[in-house]
Amino acid sequence: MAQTIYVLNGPNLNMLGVREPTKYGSATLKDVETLCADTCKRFGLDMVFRQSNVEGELVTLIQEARINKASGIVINPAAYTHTSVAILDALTLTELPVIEIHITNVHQRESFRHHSYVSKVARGVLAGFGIQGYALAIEGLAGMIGAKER
Ligand code: CA2
Repeated sequence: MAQTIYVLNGPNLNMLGVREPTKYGSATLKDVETLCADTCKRFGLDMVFRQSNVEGELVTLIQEARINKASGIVINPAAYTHTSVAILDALTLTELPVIEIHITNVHQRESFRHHSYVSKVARGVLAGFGIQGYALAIEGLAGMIGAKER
């Protein structure tokens, strides 16, 4: 049976391609989903792709990943990266491999974006590769869970 990974997106990422294209690029979240689906297919992985603007909904999705026996999580927690102990706790409780991804290089931005709660639990962190970072994150996770490229 194919392994499943969750790709989770935090607040405002539904605005990708709609606002601030100079910072976040012109691709939409739908384009990101297609990129992730194509990358998962290369590794024979099934994917659940979700976005929420609500912290508690993200916590529930993280718990769902564990309940549904997912093999790992790729997450762009967006602004909750820098604020959410609840998301850190939920990710820790899953005991699943987690890859944190940011479209922009958060370390070149305001100092409040330099700290990440999620990095405390993430096995890998990607920042500044644009939306291509999602594909790189899935490739990295695939390696960690033993999924081979077809
Ligand atoms: O670089 C990233 O991927 C971020 O996670 C994006 C978050 C930001 O709070 C993090 O510090 C870094 C913001 C997501 C908002 O996305 C937008 C997309 C298009 C237009 C406006 C916002």
